[in-house]
Amino acid sequence: MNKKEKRSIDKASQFMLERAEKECILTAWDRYEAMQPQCGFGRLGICCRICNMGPCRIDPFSEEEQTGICGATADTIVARNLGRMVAGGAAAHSDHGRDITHALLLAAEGKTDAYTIKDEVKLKKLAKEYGVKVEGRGKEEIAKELAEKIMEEFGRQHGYIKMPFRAPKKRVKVWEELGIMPRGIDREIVEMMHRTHIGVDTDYKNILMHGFRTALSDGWGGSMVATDLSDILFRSPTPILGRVNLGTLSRDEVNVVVHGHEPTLSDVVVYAARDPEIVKLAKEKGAKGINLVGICCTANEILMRHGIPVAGNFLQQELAILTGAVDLMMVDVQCIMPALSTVASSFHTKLVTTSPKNKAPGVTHVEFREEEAYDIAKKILKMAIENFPNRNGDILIPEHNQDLVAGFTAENIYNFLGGTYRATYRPLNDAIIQGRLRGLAGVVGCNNPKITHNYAHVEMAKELIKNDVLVVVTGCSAIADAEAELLRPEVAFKYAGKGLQEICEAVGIPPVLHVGSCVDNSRILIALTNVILEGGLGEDISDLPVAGAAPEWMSEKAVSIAFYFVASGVFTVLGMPFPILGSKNVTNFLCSEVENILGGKFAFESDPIKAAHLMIEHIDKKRKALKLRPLMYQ
Ligand code: BF8
Ligand code: SF4
Repeated sequence: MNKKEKRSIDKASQFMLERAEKECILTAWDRYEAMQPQCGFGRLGICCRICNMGPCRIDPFSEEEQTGICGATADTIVARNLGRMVAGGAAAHSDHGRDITHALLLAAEGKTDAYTIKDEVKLKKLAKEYGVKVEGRGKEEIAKELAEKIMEEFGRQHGYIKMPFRAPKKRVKVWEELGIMPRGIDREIVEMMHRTHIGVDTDYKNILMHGFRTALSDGWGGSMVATDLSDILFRSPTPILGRVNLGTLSRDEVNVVVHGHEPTLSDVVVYAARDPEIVKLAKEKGAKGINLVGICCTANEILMRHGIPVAGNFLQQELAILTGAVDLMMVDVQCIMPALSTVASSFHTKLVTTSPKNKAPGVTHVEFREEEAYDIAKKILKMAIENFPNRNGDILIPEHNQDLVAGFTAENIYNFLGGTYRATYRPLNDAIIQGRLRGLAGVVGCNNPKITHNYAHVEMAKELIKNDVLVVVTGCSAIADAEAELLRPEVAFKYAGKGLQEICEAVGIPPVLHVGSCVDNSRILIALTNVILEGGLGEDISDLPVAGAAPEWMSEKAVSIAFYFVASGVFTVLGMPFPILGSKNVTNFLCSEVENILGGKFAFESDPIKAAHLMIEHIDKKRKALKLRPLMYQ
């Protein structure tokens, strides 16, 4: 295996890595190598910088119990550091949810032309859930009151937020009895920061249980708000064809890349890119038109709703610029490498930041305001067109681009699996009960140069479908699988077990279902709840033959996601450990003891095949407990 094969399994990425090497342009992989050896204290989670008596570190090999200057033990330090990671991730997702709520409010008040209410059915359903009167009112009036009510969820001071009550009754009871029902979305994050301040919570279990509550305020709060309100504003996805990989960049069109997370930016750019004025301008500059593509989760948002091509996932952001064909890359928030400006400086690529929360030294900033969204989107597109004639040097675009089907949601799975006459999860539940399908798995999360790019996502998904496990994917995992052609219905015949094959053939779906961006992991929570409500597979999510994984995780958001899945009762495998191995107690609590409390727990396994088998074993254990029939074909 040569160097580039060790770095990525994806041919398009290998092609670009070759260019990077030839032209001495550094990428995340080079910076990762230069960083070796990485700090052992940091890796084990036993370095504390929380107050200025420190920094303190615990010697992992010491015979006696060491503490920080304040007396904090390794258990406390490790739990505090992890708790703050959960808070960071929950904050990112939830602040995204808040921005979408703000956009809904502006749309309802008629303060922006760029957004209108596109899914009235979902709006009314959510309004009823929030006690907003629907009858005899216009959609804007309903949306205004609903947006205000959801805004209150962020700062709620009394009672609990509403969305967690969607979970199965038994699960809600577990949360209530443990005292981890989320109260306010912002409140849990603030409380985590408070508890982990010098001299507050010392009990690692108490800190970690609050970690679960904080994560629940993300999965069943901020992220769920982001998903639901995005569906209302930008329309609910339906199965859609798309294309993926760096080969979606075009030689003769103006290439505009949107990168980041919030569809408030990317969705409006989709419309602006089709504006006749913009297309005409592009042609005047000698281009055939505008080629809009996405990177990371904002790409997933516009793929799911418009079929816009995805140029790549997290580790491909620098590689896209390395083609020399990106005329402009606009970014909003999250997962945007600060290194982009350095890579862009070797090419003609214009980098534009758009969020007041994310500026970069020396990078053009065009502030995005929802009230003027369309005009700002056009302004940025014009900058891209102006930059098209400045292409210099060789344009090197890899050929690779694959077809895919995306656009699955917790709601439309009803129609797909249940036929159009009666929307129901019955066929899905029956397939599991009768043993045609072994169970379900969610494979999600990032890329990380510690693991060969895309390798763990793809191998894990293949192993799961081979064993008749239907796989749902989001975020960078979905993009990885798409690049390996796993999101095409035909691959069921190549890779899936016989039972799963039969289902895919009958309903025409791929064995790996793309359900959206990282905030859309909330769709998985709802789908699991729907399976419980349909009946025959237990009373709680923790009864279900399901498992989750984040095989190449890197971000704090992934930590929060993993925490809310475990808190919801799902066994979750991570491809690399949390930075907690410096505390045996914390590791044992999260990877073992917590199962008795929450019904879910964590496991760490870097080999994706072994990890898939940990998931399969768990699924089989749950099948046995439910006394389900033996599998039909395995
Ligand atoms: O929110 S999977 S690298 S892009 S954090 Fe980031 Fe991870 Fe990708 Fe989307 Ni999610
Ligand atoms: Fe050290 Fe305690 Fe301060 Fe952390 S909080 S830096 S362990 S003194």
